[in-house]
Amino acid sequence: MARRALITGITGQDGSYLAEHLLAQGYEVWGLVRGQANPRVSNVRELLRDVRLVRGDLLDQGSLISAVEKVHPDEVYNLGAISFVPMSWEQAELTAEVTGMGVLRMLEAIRVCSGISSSRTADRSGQIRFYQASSSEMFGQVRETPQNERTPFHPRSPYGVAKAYGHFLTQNYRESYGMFAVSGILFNHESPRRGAEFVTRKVSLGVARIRLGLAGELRLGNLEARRDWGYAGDYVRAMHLMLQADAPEDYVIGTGRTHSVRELVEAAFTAAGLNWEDYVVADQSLHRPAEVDLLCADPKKARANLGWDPGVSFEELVAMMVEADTRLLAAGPDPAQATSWP
Ligand code: NAP
Ligand code: G4F
Repeated sequence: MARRALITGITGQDGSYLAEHLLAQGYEVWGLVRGQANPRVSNVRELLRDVRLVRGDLLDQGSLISAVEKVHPDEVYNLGAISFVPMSWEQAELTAEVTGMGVLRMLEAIRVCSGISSSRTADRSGQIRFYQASSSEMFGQVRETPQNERTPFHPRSPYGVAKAYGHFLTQNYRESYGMFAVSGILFNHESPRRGAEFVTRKVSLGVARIRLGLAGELRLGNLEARRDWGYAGDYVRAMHLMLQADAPEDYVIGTGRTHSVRELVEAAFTAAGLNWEDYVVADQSLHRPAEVDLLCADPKKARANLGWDPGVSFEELVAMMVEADTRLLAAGPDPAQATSWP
């Protein structure tokens, strides 16, 4: 019988790539969708035809218990979150509820549906395996570079704090109940399906608009921040590998290379044959109340234990996104309405 996976955050970037990856591995894939008329659900129906949908919300404990009871998953991937860092200052309480407490509700749904009592069980056979989408934002003001699984956390946003809660809770359920519950500490990963609010996609859409004569400038915030950017399609493979391991352990996933936003911008404009300095406008209002200046992964443990390596380089990723957005906007949709789905 096919293994069953339940994915929260199926309408997001990672949910789509993970669903495709698991379907290709022969899984029966279920996606949790929320809301009465969520417009992104029709995208999933159209683009991920083989994914089955179940209603539920990370804010609603009962709905998660019902979803787990209905699907009977072998694996649960908790990707649902408020994931845009600036929004977490504007809606800090909601971020805590969805991105932080949502992890507790999902773990409780699994615990209750699996009949796990308060006593620790050593036998993990037949258990539902749980993946939590932790984030390099937890490292925040970094204590060392590169960052590995033992680097202390110092989150710099309500989002980073909520992720740290979910991370420690996942570890706690593993230690308290013997659950197969793990976190992937993923560094920034991008693709043509990335939300338009994140900097890589904002840049690739901006370059495409300028290239096609649809815009004359691109306004950006802090150009000096550095990130370890990889390709989302590579990172979902790591999520799956973590749940196939013999023992439940947390892993850092990233490329081990870091680039500034300025370098990203330069690479994207160069890919389109343009000079970035002619178009980019620095906008102080786009700076954050507290910035994460530098992120760079040390993915040695994932390479050694999981055999995971990123396939797509930074330069290939940037060129891929610029080309995809140029095609998308040239094909006709109103650029202002361009969504994160190609
Ligand atoms: P994304 O595109 O922003 O997707 C977020 C997903 O969360 C959406 O499907 C959204 O669904 C769902 N969601 C929001 N509120 C919800 C709620 N109350 N109940 C259930 N689902 C809810 O994020 P992503 O880039 O795919 O990232 C996936 C996960 O990895 C997130 O947890 C993110 O924080 C984490 N992460 C991402 C990165 C990265 O670089 N991409 C790095 C580290 C960690 P709706 O359509 O219903 O809004
Ligand atoms: O693309 P970003 O918005 O991503 P950020 O804040 O690093 O968060 C992403 O990665 C995390 C993993 O480290 C995830 F957990 C999280 O869910 C999300 O996926 O911003 C990247 C950098 C920041 O330093 C920001 O200040 O780009 C800088 N930046 C400069 N100008 C900008 C802009 N960011 C955005 N979004 N828009 C700008 O105009």
